[in-house]
Amino acid sequence: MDRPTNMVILTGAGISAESGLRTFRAEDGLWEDHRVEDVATPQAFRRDPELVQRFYDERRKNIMAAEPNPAHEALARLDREWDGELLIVTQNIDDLHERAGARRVLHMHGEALSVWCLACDARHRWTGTLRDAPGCPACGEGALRPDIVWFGEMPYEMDRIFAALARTDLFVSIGTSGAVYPAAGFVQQAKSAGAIALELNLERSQGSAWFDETRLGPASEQVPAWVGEMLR
Ligand code: BJW
Repeated sequence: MDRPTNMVILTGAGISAESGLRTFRAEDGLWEDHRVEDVATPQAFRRDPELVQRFYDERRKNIMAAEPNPAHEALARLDREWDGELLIVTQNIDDLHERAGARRVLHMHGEALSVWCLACDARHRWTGTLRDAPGCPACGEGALRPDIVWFGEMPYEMDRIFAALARTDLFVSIGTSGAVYPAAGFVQQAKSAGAIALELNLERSQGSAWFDETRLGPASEQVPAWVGEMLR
């Protein structure tokens, strides 16, 4: 292929696995201990807010204790050195891309270290717990929820993502199973706009057939190797 100008990179839980954060659908995955419908839907939050708050309190704590790995660091280097358009769309709620130094990052499924007040609609950075129903720093109401996109809710900044997909020459998917929409459909959107698609994963994803090339192996090896090729 000609050298691409614009890139969209989609990341999933697999890129943070080697930082010690569990993925969702592996045998020892996050939902082994919880049924997804018990924790990752607005209905679950209405039914049992304490269970959901505890689940995300634990996730927030684990994320703060984790460190970026060579895959996050390689994408941060790409972000610094790539002159063309680049957008890292992450499904992850951790902040490891940012802590590695990446700036062009969009969190389509929200962020663990952000809370959203259902009473006044404000969002705040949050590193503590929510199970004790603390008051909102803006309005004082005890109506804070994790700032996370659950099943049935609209992922963030879809217009910006679709616009980037329509312009991209290269779409790269890293460490995501392709089980959750709309992210699972991005490869088709990028391909129909004329992009080349590359998948980096430990195993083939559900949408693997859509990709022009698949490279299998741990993200900590595959991502730095690919970034090295792009910046050569
Ligand atoms: C490694 C590795 C290593 C491991 N190195 N790799 C029927 C058909 C189609 C769609 C639907 C349907 N019924 C309902 C829907 C819609 C629904 C959906 O997709 N459901 C599916 C179950 C079918 N989607 C929604 O509801 C979304 N909203 C929506 O659609 O709104 C309407 C809309 C319409 C049109 C346009 C736009 C919007 C919202 C989805 C919200 C997802 N939220 C979650 C939880 C919240 C965040 C959190 O708690 O963290 O987000 S679900 C969960 O899955 C989480 C993840 O971001 C997401 C994706 O998971 P991911 O990252 O792929 O992880 P895994 O575990 O699945 O895979 C890990 C991968 O890593 C594997 O491939 C491994 O091989 C690999 N790996 N170690 C490299 N070392």
